[in-house]
Amino acid sequence: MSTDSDPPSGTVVSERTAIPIPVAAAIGVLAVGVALGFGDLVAALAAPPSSPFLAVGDQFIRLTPEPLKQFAISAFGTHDKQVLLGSMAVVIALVAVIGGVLSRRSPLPGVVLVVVLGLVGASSTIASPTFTAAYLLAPLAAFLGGVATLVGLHRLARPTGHDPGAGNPGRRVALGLGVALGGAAVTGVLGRVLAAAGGAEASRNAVGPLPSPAGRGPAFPPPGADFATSGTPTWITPNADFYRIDTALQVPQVSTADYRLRIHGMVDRELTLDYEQLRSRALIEAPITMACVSNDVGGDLISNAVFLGVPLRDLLAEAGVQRGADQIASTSVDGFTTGTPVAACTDGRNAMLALGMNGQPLPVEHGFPVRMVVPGLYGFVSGCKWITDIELTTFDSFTSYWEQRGWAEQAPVKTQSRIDVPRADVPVPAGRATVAGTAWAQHRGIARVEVRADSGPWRTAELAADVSIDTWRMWRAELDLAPGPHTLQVRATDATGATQPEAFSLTIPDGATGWHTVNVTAR
Ligand SMILES: Nc1nc2c(c(=O)[nH]1)N[C@H]1C(S)=C(S)[C@@H](COP(=O)(O)O)O[C@H]1N2
Ligand SMILES: [Mo]
Repeated sequence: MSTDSDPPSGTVVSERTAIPIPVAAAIGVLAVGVALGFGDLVAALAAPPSSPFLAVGDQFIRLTPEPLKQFAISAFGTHDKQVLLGSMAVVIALVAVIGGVLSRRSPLPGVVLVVVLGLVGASSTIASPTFTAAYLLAPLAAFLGGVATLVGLHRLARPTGHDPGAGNPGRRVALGLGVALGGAAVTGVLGRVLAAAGGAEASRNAVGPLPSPAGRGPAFPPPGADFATSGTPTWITPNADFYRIDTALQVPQVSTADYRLRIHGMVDRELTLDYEQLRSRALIEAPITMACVSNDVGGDLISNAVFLGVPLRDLLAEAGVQRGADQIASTSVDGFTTGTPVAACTDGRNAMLALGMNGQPLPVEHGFPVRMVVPGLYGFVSGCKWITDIELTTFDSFTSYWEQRGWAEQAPVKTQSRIDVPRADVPVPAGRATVAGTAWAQHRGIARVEVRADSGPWRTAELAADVSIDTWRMWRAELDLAPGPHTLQVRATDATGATQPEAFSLTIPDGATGWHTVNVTAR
C-alpha cells in the first residue's frame, strides 16, 4: 500500500489514481447485481422466460452431459435446481469481483466483462425453445443497466490524484454504492413480484371446484390401503410432497384463459381445445402411482395421487387416429417433449389429460392447467406437464426429449420394492422388528412381496388392501433380529408372476433393477 510519504514513482502515482480493492470489488458485484435485477424486471414485463440468469441456467441444463445430470439428480434429488442456481450465483459473484478489481484504474475491463456476461445471457435466451424477439429486451436491459452502473460508480470512486476538494469523496462513493445496491434489490424484487402476480397461481386459484367424474366411487384411500402407522409413506401423497422432476428452472406459467391444446398429425380431424372445453367433457378419476425412470433402487422419486381428467381414448377417438400412427408426441409450453405409445392410451387403461390432482386443480409445478398421465409408464415417456400440443406420429419419425439423450423409447415401469423401515441410520431394538415398505408394478399389479435377513429364507410379507393395479402397494412383516448387524432385503412379484431380478442395473436407459438392501444394527 502506498502512503503519502512514498517516493514519487510511477507505481505510486498510478496507485493513487486506482480505486481501493474492496471498493472496486463492490463496484463489480453491484454492476452485475443491477444487470441481473434489470434483466429480471424487464423479463417479467416483456417475456417471463427471458430472465437472463434463469435462461443461462436452462441452457446449462440443456447442455449438461447426461452422466452429470444423472449425478445431480441422484445427489441432490429434487433440490438439483437450487444447487444449480446457487452455484451459478457463486460463479457470477466471483467473476464480478474479479472484473471489479481488474477495473481499478479504467472501467474498460469491467465493461468487457459485462459485455461477455451479456452475450452469454442473450445467447441463452436465443437458444430457448420458445424464443421470440421480445426475449432480447431483458438481456439488453441487463447489459445497459450493468454498464451504466459500472461506469457511473467508477467515475464516482476513482481518485483524481489532485483532489479538487469536492466535499467528502468517501461519502459520495458510499452513497453511489448504496444507490446501486438499492437499484439492484428493488428491480430484482419487483421482477420476482411481477412474475409471480402475472403467473399461473392466480389463474389456478380462480378455477374453482372441478366437476365430479361420472359415478365417483368411495373416497381414497380405501380402508386397509394405508400402512403409514407402520412407517411407510401415506398411500396418497399430499400434493406438496409429490416428487417433482422437470427440466424447467422457471416453472412455466400458463393461465386457463390462454390455454390451448392442439391435437393433430395422423388424425382424420384436427382438434383444438381450450380449458373450458376440456373441463366440460366427461371426466374420469383414478389413483395413479407415478414414477421417474431416474429413481434408484430404494429411491423416493415415486408418488401416488388421485388424478381427475379427460380420458385420452375419448379424445383420440374423436380425432380419429389414422392407421400406422403408433406414437403420441406431446409438447409442453417450455418445449419439452414426450413420446407415448398410442396403444397405451387406447387399451382401456386410465390414460388421461389430468386437470385435477387430489381434489385440487393441478399444482403449477405439476403441469397446471393440463398434463398427461398414463398408468404403467415412466414419466419421461408419458407425463408431459403444461401440455399444449399432441401430434399423432410414428416412433420412426419422432424422437422425444430424453430419447434424444440416450434413454429408452419404450419405458414401462419396472417392478420394484423398497424397505422404508427400519432405516439404515437408526438402530433397531433387538428381538421382533417390523419391516415395512412399498412395492409397485404399475398396470400389472403386485402379487407378492418377500423379505429376508442375512440371506436367510424369504418370508412372505403382509400386503395392504389391493386398490388398483395402477398404484403402489404397502407391505409389512415381522422379523426376529438378534443383537448385531443385519442385512435386510426385499423383492416383489407382479401379478403376471414375474419376480424382480436380483441383478442391479442402472437407471439409464429404462429404469433400475435390483433388490433394495438395507444394513441395520439391532441393539
Ligand atoms: N414439461 C415437462 N414435463 C415433464 C417433464 C419435464 O421435464 N418437462 N419431466 C417428466 C418426467 S422425467 C417425470 S418423471 C414426470 C414427473 O412429474 P412430476 O414432476 O409431476 O412428479 O414429469 C414428466 N413431464
Ligand atoms: Mo422422470
